[in-house]
Amino acid sequence: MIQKITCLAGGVGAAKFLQGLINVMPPEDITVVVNTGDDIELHGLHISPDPDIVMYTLADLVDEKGWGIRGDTFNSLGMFQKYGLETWFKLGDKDLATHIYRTHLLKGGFSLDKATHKLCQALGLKVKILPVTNKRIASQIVTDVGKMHFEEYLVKRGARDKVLDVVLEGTDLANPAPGVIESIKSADGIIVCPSNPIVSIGPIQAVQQIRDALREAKARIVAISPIIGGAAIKGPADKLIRGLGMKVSAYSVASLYSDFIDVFIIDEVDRAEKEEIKKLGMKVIATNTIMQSQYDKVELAKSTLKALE
Ligand code: GDP
Ligand code: FO1
Repeated sequence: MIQKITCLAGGVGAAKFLQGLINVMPPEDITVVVNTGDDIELHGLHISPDPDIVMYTLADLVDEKGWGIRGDTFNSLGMFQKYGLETWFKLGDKDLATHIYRTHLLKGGFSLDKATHKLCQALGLKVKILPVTNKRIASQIVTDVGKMHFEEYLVKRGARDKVLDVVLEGTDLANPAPGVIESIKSADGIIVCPSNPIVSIGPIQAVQQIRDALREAKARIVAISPIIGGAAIKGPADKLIRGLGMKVSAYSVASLYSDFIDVFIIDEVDRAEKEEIKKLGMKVIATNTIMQSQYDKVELAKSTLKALE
């Protein structure tokens, strides 16, 4: 019987999937280990884009663009500009409160997982959100114009530079945040959400203790492909996969996870890849994985839970 689930997550794709999952099982039985490789310090504030996207989505606060707070205003950005500060990362006025509070907690001696817990508690979340690590990690993109932080590559420069390599800074020295390994060991099922395999799931699986725990997990591990029909639905996953010299396909994602997953869920449109992916040593399920409506999200969550049994 599947009771406790641990999910590995990035931002928008994972948050959509989790909206379905909380409708088919008790949210208090779900732990989400979230990527912090996108974390960035701006204006002296610690910003955690992926944990915030998951938190705002599950608290039903997220804006329709998939990040930030619904109905937020951007007045403070104008003031940042007056001071000559950088304004390429659009921090909303309400969103700023999250970053100020998180930074205040961190400066007061709270670890990142404890600070995340405080935020989630205040927003009434029943799902447990754990940052992958309390240590500083940063996804750096090596491009033809130099190495830069992932958010700088994506937001400041609009993902226009040619990707040559990806460096997951700090992941070799990072240890998992408290509760991460325990949640993998004690889970009845583990789900790798549809997230960027390079800069969202990449940093999670790059932490050696997590990778070992995933390989040794007693529970089944199911992953959902974020690549459909040879492209990402949103975000730069395809550009990063290509930049690392791989073909942009569900198969490539499966090969990145092949040492720890048992089942790979691909979209119906990629059914032709099924036999090739099976040869990587995993079961393959083809279904609709495009989450447009709440119905789609719930159906995908149901198929995933079934695959875990
Ligand atoms: P990124 O760093 O901006 O790419 O952020 P995420 O880790 O949130 O990754 C987003 C990934 O989720 C992208 O590769 C998308 O293709 C994928 N994604 C978004 N929406 C969906 C969806 O409805 N279904 C599936 N299967 N994948 C999705
Ligand atoms: N994405 C953008 O494309 N432009 C932005 O200005 C932007 C601001 C932003 C602020 C807070 C936050 O939590 C996320 C924000 N994002 C923004 C989303 C973020 O860049 C990425 O979508 C995630 O890091 C990918 O998982």
